[in-house]
Amino acid sequence: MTYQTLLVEQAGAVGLVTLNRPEALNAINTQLIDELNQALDGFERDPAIGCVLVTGSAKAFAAGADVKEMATLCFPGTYLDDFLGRWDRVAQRRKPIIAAVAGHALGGGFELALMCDFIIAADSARFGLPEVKLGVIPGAGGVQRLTRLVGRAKAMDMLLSGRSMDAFEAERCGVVARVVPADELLEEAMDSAQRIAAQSRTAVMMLKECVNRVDEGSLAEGLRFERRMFQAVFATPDQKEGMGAFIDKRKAEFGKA
Ligand code: CO8
Repeated sequence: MTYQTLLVEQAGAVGLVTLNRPEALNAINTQLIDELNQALDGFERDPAIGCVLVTGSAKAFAAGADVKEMATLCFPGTYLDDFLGRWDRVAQRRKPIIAAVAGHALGGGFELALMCDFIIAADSARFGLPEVKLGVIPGAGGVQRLTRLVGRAKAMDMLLSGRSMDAFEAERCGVVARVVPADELLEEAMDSAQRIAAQSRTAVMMLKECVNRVDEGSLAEGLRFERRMFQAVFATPDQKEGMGAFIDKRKAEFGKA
């Protein structure tokens, strides 16, 4: 299997996926999410794999969903195609997935990291959901997952302003499991993945299922609702203005309605 947007390797019992669209700071387009799902399908089926590690570059884990791909979307299309529906498959995996994050983890990139079981962050990492600045909202579970992790006050602070947090703030508020020096990120995350892969597969997968049970139920409803709202935002002029302004490299002028 060859991939255009990923590097996929196996290191012992660990499957390693490196997001690889350097020209767009690993912005996640349809091809990348489809390829990621294919790679994860392969690791899920492979009995030799006990844990998966997802990482990006030193500059960016992923700077969001691909704004250039989304800029012209409209509400009926996003709804009919269930746009973002395929993203949630990352969170449905049964084998553990660690996100090793350096640099920007913004928008859909942060949402992807939040779908993993835990995040190990480089001291260079920055996390944020800046969608409001583009005239849209997160749609791949970021609102639900961030709010559950950090609580309402900090989630509102971040979501309504679109501000980012650094790795240390992210560790203090429970977004990341730990922070390591940037040049040790991959080694530390790989060490952690190898340790997990060396445990009982059954026990590890049962543990993952049990921890996930804590949030299930109303989370599913929340995710569905969030996705519908995200699709609906493509009916607004502000989405066209926000994304168009990003691409034109100018400041967005949002309407007051
Ligand atoms: N989409 C498309 N292209 C991008 C993206 C993106 N999200 N982010 C960066 N790029 C591109 C830039 O356009 C630029 O391309 P070009 O050289 O052709 O102009 C290239 O990557 C390098 O970027 P910059 O020159 O901007 O690099 P800087 O180091 O100056 O800045 C930043 C880095 C601060 C990360 C800046 O690129 C930025 O602000 N990016 C956008 C961040 C953002 O708004 N992310 C949220 C996107 S919306 C979203 O994720 C919606 C999620 C919905 C649910 C998920 C489903 C997909």
